[in-house]
Amino acid sequence: MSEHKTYPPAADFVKNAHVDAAKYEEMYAASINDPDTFWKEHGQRVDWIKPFTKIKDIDFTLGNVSIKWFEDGQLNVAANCVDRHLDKRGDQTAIIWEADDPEEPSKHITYRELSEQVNKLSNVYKELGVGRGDRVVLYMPMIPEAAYAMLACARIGAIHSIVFAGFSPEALAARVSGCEAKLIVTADQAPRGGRNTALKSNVDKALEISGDTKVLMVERTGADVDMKDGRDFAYGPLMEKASAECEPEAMNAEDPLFILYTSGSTGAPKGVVHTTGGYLVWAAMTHEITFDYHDGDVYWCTADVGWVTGHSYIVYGPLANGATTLMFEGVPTYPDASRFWQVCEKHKVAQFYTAPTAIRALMGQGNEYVEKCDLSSLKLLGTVGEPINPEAWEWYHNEVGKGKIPIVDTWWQTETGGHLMTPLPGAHALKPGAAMKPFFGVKPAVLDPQSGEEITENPTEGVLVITDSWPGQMRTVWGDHERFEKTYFSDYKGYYFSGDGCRRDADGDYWITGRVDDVINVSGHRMGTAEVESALVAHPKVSEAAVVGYPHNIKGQGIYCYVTLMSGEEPSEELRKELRDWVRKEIGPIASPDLIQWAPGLPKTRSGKIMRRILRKIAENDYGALGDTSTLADPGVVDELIDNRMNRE
Ligand code: 6R9
Repeated sequence: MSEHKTYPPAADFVKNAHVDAAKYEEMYAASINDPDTFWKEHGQRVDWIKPFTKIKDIDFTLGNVSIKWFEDGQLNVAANCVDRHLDKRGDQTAIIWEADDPEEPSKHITYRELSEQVNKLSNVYKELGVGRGDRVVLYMPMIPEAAYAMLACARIGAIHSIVFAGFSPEALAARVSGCEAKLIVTADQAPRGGRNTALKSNVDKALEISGDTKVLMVERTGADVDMKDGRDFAYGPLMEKASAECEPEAMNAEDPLFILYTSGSTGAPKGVVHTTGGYLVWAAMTHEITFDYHDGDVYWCTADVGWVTGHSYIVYGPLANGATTLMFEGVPTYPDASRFWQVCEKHKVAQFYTAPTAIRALMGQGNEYVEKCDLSSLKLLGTVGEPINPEAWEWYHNEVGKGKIPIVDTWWQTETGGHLMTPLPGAHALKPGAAMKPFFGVKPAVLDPQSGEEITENPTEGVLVITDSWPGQMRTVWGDHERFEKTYFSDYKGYYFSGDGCRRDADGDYWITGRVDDVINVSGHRMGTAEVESALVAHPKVSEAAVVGYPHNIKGQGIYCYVTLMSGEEPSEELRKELRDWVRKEIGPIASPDLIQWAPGLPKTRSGKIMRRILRKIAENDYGALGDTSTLADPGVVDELIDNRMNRE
């Protein structure tokens, strides 16, 4: 099909690529036709303390969901990401760190130095009473210590749960108590975009809510902070006297490696659980093949370690592969809109991986910021987090990539551990905006949302499900396996339901169209509308709230709130601001409402269910498509909402 312009891979790229078109076909077929043989081989990408003999044991049946990979093998993730590289690349840089302030010197941490730090920190953890199976919450700036903190957990078999440093004390408290953490690792402050966030004092506030967990604090800025005797410990002094030798624990393949909370369509965020063996195989393999990583390349993923992208593609995947991974503390627009490109030039970045929202924001600043930098080291670009619009894709391709290098548009989720669909840069002709092809071992299917029947012909459109497991799949929701089954395996029986809609074009290539549930995607950050709603109704002046997404030029989606006030309360601009601040305080700045519309009534069915479909259409200014409103208890509220809708940007 040539409804879209396509971009075939350049011949010189194909020549050196790990996977070309023929190899993709051959490997994909092998991965689907004989998964046991395929994964027996690729399971060897990591080193095992005790080799596995079992490959996969999967049940997607509701009530019985169970996912196991390499089940009888034992390994240690930190040994795989650090120790095994020491012989060959002890003096190679593992992590390049670039500070928020461009004047602050960058750091180059070799694998040997990484090993020393991780071993020491493992011993510090032990001294603080943390052991195998215990949970450790990390609430960290983007500093090398964040990677040490993750790897030290993995080394001693503790389970980390990273909370994005932009989350509020309230959100942090919920996650600390949700996993009954034994320790919180944080920093005094997190510099970002020239401003310092007071992480330690946020931790103090969180602990007022949720108890007396021990705190280990990295001295990032040296700011004055309160330290509570017996509870709070400074990182520097403990590291100084810690031994640099700590044997890695032999972990079972299915022991949890980390928990990461993510938003769903209902209720509080879920603790997504990833385990040790399958996750690491998946992160390592996708990192090498999707980004066509070769020895000596400097690779940069701009995500934060607070999100899954930072877990798999700043830390675990690259380090398992012995790569040089760049970690950036700052933001794309500080001190100005050329920062990303200056960092690429300064460190000779080969692979650059970012989010569409950043691309759109930088595109809006003008081309001069890109053009003044030497980007000749770049070999590949990547995107993740949300659908990329063709205009932003073209700009990224032409301005940043000078029209010469591939873009991998990687579709995946916190739940999937790593890439599930993406073009492979040496194999596929790119289509701007398409996630293209399944990665090895991934069997996607498109279902009719109503009947749940699988649609096999092309072109088609429907909901995206996966029909069999892959090694990086999440295993459960922390403490709530029933919620895991209900969320992912109950709507469409026998499949993993992604929550996304997609198109498959006449060539059989996939295009992700976005969430089909009540999850919105704001600047590539996932948010459950239910979370914002419950924050709003917790305000004493709010009686009811409904939250939907609407198209936003930079953020992809903005947060549109319909708010019904308690009787006697008067709408005002001050109250709008108060509610906005309230939500920021309850969840964090990323959940800040963009538009708040006062709604004397919300459209409801006779059984009292809010008709979000209608609210979504009003927020999108798409009144022609309101659909059937006859089942509403009071159809009049719709006209009133349309008349008073907020102007979108
Ligand atoms: C890795 C990550 C997952 C949701 C996912 C989808 C959206 C991610 C995408 C994409 C279109 C892409 N998404 N990558 N949509 N094209 N290349 O982002 O995980 O934060 O859990 O979000 O993001 O809607 O369901 P997570």
